[in-house]
Amino acid sequence: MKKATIIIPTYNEKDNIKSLVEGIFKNVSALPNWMVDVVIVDSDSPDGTTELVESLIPSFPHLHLIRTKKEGLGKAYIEGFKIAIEKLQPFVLFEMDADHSHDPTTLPAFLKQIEKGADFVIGSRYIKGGSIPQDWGIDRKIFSIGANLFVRLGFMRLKITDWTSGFRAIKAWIIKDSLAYVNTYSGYVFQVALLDHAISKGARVSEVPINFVDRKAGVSKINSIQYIFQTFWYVLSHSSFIKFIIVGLLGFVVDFSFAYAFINSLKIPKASANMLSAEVAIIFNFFINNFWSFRHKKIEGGFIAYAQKLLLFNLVSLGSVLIQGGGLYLLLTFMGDKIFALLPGVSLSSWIVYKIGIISFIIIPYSYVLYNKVVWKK
Ligand SMILES: Nc1nc2c(ncn2[C@@H]2O[C@H](COP(=O)(O)OP(=O)(O)OP(=O)(O)O)[C@@H](O)[C@H]2O)c(=O)[nH]1
Ligand SMILES: [Mg+2]
Repeated sequence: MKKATIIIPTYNEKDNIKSLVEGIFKNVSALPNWMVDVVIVDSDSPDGTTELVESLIPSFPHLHLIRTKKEGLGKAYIEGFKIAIEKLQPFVLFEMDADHSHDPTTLPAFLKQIEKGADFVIGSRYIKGGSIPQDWGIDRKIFSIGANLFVRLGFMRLKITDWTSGFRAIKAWIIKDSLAYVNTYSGYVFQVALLDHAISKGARVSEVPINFVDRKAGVSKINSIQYIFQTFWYVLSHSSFIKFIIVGLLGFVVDFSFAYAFINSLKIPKASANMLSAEVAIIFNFFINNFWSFRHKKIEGGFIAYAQKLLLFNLVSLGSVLIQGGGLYLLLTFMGDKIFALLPGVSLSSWIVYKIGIISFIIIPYSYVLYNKVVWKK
């Protein structure tokens, strides 16, 4: 028998918690391989949630209550994780909402994934078989889908479809490893931070479909504006992909500025000046990527290591140059050299359109993958 502990944060959930606790134990009591505890982390709810949970404990020997101050969802989870790990020593911990948005009949599916070797199982609303409520307004649908798409693209982790889901099963070693990190994220962004950190620790992530339903009783506690801002900022400040794009754009500016200065101030012939400025930009990008975009994989080993990696970085850049040249040659030959009319009065030469296409769809993925797998390989 392995132990699983379901952590449920509550704030004013007196109309939900009793039926939820009953539903959970009904679905997990007979599982052959698992012994399941439920830990309610209540933040001093004024509506009587605490007293209600206390009154349920005699009927459910595996139900526990932790009382905390009201400091947001993240802090409630962290408190719950710490105490549950210390007192119950579970193998896996669940995150689950109290408001019946998360269906307890799917709990066994999460545990199946854990048995198959997953370290972090996400209940996803966006994979086949999962869903968000049909009656959500279009604004809410767009926000939810858009936020997830933004995080997926920002982190270049397209396989994970639901970053913001609050229904998850996570092995205890990941939680222990993440507590210090997530401690600074108190609100709902804590969920994104925890998953991001788990991935950086090598967690095997898998997803199970969930049908998310709206709360029937009680009121929502989420502060959407704050949540959007925090999530946006978290991704911007933690995504090596976005930083890599920014460095690429800066490199472009460096290249042009140096070419201009070499030609006009130092009177270097144009072709040589551009070769020199391209190399300046490459060296600039190499160092900024090393100390910023890929800081977590910074090159170690002194001068020789840096020289070797800089050489590799130059080779990858040379690859980009050849891809651009070859791609443009093929496109111009087969698609023709023409003028594209984009909008009335706005037209572009075909080579510019082709170049933008090659950079967006080939050069960016090519460089990002090679930087990760070759230059800043862990
Ligand atoms: N302990 C504790 N629980 C909280 C706090 N804020 C929210 N919760 C709980 O976290 C869970 C999710 O909160 P909800 O208000 O349902 O937020 P949501 O599910 O993102 O939003 P809705 O879709 O509107 O329900 C619920 O079980 C809440 O009771 C808090 O500060 N402390
Ligand atoms: Mg809810």
